[in-house]
Amino acid sequence: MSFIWNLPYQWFTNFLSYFNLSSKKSAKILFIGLDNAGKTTLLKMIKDDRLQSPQPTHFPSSEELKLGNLTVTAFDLGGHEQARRIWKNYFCMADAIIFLIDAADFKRVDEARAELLDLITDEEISNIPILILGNKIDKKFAMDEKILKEKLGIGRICTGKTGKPAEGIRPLEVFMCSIFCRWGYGDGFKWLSSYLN
Ligand SMILES: Nc1nc2c(ncn2[C@@H]2O[C@H](COP(=O)(O)OP(=O)(O)O)[C@@H](O)[C@H]2O)c(=O)[nH]1
Ligand SMILES: [Mg+2]
Repeated sequence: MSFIWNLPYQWFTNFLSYFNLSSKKSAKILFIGLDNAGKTTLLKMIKDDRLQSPQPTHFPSSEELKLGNLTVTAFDLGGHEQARRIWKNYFCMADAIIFLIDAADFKRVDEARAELLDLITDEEISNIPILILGNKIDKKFAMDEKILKEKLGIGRICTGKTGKPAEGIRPLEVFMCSIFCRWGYGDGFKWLSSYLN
């Protein structure tokens, strides 16, 4: 029996179980962020958490993973206009957006801020909840949540980790995480799922 206690907590709580889609037939979640933020790593982690899950499908600018009635599509932001047009087509179909940021990359935080602003101000998706994951906090000089919010200029539009925002206000919040250490993102998924069920 003792081996059970040695299994990582995440083994019991796979990604799909966060999104108990009982009231909805299916849901589409977008992972977006600059390249190198950790999207592919998170996608792999989600896949490996589930026994017998399929391989993600690779497209030139995106990856897609279907888990039951949940579809997760990952897109790299920044760069080519053509890629941008492709992921913009996915916007209107998405039920939730997870925006990943490398919290240890001070050099590219302004670039990430510009992409996030573009996303937040897009009227087509003005009511889709956005979970921002500040990844790689296992790194020594990673930003903490307060600094990341400041750098992204979103302190005042974050809607909080508990309770619900007022009617008509889009849920948006930052959760710091380390995909490597399997830490932090679970709380973010839980927060996001409360707007999907
Ligand atoms: N230190 C650290 N590195 C990470 C973490 N998550 C991803 N990485 C690394 O960041 C790099 C980019 O990750 P990747 O998933 O390819 O990013 P993508 O371009 O957004 O798909 C890879 O070298 C990963 O191993 C993390 O939690 N901590
Ligand atoms: Mg990738």
